[in-house]
Amino acid sequence: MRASSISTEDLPLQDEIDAVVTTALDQLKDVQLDALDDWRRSYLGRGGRLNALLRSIGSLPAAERPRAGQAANAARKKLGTALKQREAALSAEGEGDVEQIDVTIPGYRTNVGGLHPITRTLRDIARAFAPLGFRVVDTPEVEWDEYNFEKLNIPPDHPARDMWDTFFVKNEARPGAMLLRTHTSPAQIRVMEQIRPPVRVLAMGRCYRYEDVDATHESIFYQIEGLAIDSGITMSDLRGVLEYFARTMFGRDRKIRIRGSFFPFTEPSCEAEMSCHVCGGEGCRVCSGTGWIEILGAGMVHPDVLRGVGYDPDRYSGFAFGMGAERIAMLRYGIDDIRNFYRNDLRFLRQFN
Ligand code: FA5
Repeated sequence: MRASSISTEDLPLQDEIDAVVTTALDQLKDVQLDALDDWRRSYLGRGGRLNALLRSIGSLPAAERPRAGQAANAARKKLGTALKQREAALSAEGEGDVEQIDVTIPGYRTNVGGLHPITRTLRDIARAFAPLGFRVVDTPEVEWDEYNFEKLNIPPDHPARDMWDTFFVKNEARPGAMLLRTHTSPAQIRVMEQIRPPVRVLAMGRCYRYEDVDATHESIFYQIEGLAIDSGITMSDLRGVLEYFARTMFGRDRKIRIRGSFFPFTEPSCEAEMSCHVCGGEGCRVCSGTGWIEILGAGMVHPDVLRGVGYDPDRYSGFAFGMGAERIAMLRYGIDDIRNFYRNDLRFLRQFN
């Protein structure tokens, strides 16, 4: 029996109306939100299939027209209701989608930068010296010959210039006088020219040398210069400070040795070496077979240098040291080739963050 309350006995068009309704409802099951309007137009719209049937009612005998009209309208109502239900069901599903967030899906990874191992090392060195009263100062990387050499007791033609050959900067006014500093020692002069004792400073930054690059030598590298001037400072203060530093940075187990050396601007002069981290002192490529790696040069500031900046060497004395930041980092992190620091290989650099 048909759902319609209209008697369908022998009703013309009824089969066509039923066929349209059946097809329409069948299709509607699969229609998605964005296609609902097309469906509505093709069955219920002005040029839709039900309207086409309604139009043909006019050709029926007059007595049959009302029943046929009612049947068509009932079909329209049925399809209209089905359309609303489908629409409601699809919207509810859509809302459901919005709430269905899978919180277990891994998020996008944000690239966060990190500190370069040499920056880390410089900061740690500054931190190690801070309790002893050393403050960090900044001095020029592009220097005059007089600060890099002459005021440090290295006159023109002094043989020490050979090991500190560097890159010169063109300067029309003073040809050959401007250069990229070969060490941070010019900072000693710059600081002493500015302040009176007591002095306790650390100057850190890039240095440049015409260098035969190998596992422990770069042509651009960082140094940390320490300078302490006061009345009554002796070589044993220097030794104490260096041992304190070595213990703070490397722990009690690492061995340090201090040997006599020569620098034109210190007297006496020395070098500090640390036991090699790669071979443990046996001798290898990194330590050139000696078992030791040189980390710094140091000494008592030469009386002529003190006099040059207007300090009275009978009243004041002090020590200075200059260490290589990369060498310290190599010893700390167990790195066997200095060139790794500046290859910009992220696989290497990411290990430190
Ligand atoms: C000097 O540069 C002196 N100015 C140090 C100094 C300061 C002595 C104050 C006395 C008083 P030297 O050339 O030895 O010295 O270098 C000092 C340290 O810098 C070395 O021990 C080493 O750790 C580092 N260094 C030197 N050359 C290089 C290089 N090419 N690559 C990387 N590190 C280097």
